[in-house]
Amino acid sequence: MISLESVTELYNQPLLSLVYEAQTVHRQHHQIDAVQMCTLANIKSGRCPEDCKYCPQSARYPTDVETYALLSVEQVINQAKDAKQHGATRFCMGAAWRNAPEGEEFENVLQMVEAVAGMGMEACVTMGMLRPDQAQKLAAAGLTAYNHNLDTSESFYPEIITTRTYRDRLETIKYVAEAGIQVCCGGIVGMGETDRDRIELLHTLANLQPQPESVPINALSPVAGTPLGDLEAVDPLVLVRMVATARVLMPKAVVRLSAGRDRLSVSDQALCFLAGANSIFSSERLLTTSNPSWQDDIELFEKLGVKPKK
Ligand code: SAM
Ligand code: DTB
Ligand code: SF4
Repeated sequence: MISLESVTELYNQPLLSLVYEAQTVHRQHHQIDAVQMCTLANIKSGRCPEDCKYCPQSARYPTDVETYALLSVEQVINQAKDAKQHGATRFCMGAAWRNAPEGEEFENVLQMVEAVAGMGMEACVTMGMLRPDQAQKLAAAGLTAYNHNLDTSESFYPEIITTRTYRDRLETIKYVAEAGIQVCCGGIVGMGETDRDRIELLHTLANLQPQPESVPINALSPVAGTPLGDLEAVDPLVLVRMVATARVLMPKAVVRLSAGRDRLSVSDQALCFLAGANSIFSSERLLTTSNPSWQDDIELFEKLGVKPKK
């Protein structure tokens, strides 16, 4: 068990020492100068019954996101082919559901997973809460990882989401791990949380058993119409500190510099890589918000001497 005190100490140390420590750990466990490119597909958009205050896809907020039902298997395969051709090695399918569906829709998601895995890409899905039998079916279809974020600390969680609990989140994560699927679990900074909340989130993540194989660190992308739509951008150094602390606490995990990259400079992103981030989401669009283009990322990698991870 990693203590809250040790996480607090780690997180609060002078930034340059923290980054140095993180880079040292990073070099012991990972290929250096290689960053994995993942591509997101929004396979079912909007009209979600949950009330996550950051999310443009919640039906409760007047946002102008495009809404549609589950895409066809063929549409998703075409998006995956395009991502692969651009150099992505992981394809993440997100659906705006409170929990995984039943029947035909679930069968279609299984087919999408099989197809993506069959193309030699890592397949990841995020579609809300799962039951154990659903997790087992996803595992059998060849799913690499399931994304289910804790987002923030347990104490700040009810300020952000009231339609489900931290416990609910932890349950699904447990079912995913028990089914033998890798857990992708991280959070968001810039929602008005304190350093204490960030430390508590990292503490919870690092004490998950097993530790998550994948940890996305998102900066809030404020979207007009959502309750957090007017928040100011978080200081990029908060992201650096989060990434570095995650890297030291979870040495083997892939730490993903996720939402919010379009507001980061090349130097900000370089610091995040130095702090141990080794994956990004590439393609013009995340789920509903904008992201640097493929060309922007080619230029970023060239400037930093980073190679897309094969
Ligand atoms: N409905 C599923 C769920 O909530 O688990 C899957 C999709 S949901 C959009 C996936 C994750 O995206 C959320 O857990 C949250 O961490 C992140 N996210 C959503 N909106 C965001 C925003 N505006 N800025 C940053 N991250 C966001
Ligand atoms: C994660 O942690 N970040 C990605 C992925 N998991 C699903 C999603 C970011 C979404 C950003 C807001 C949007 O584009 O709608
Ligand atoms: Fe729904 Fe997921 Fe958005 Fe929450 S984050 S409103 S569960 S799509």
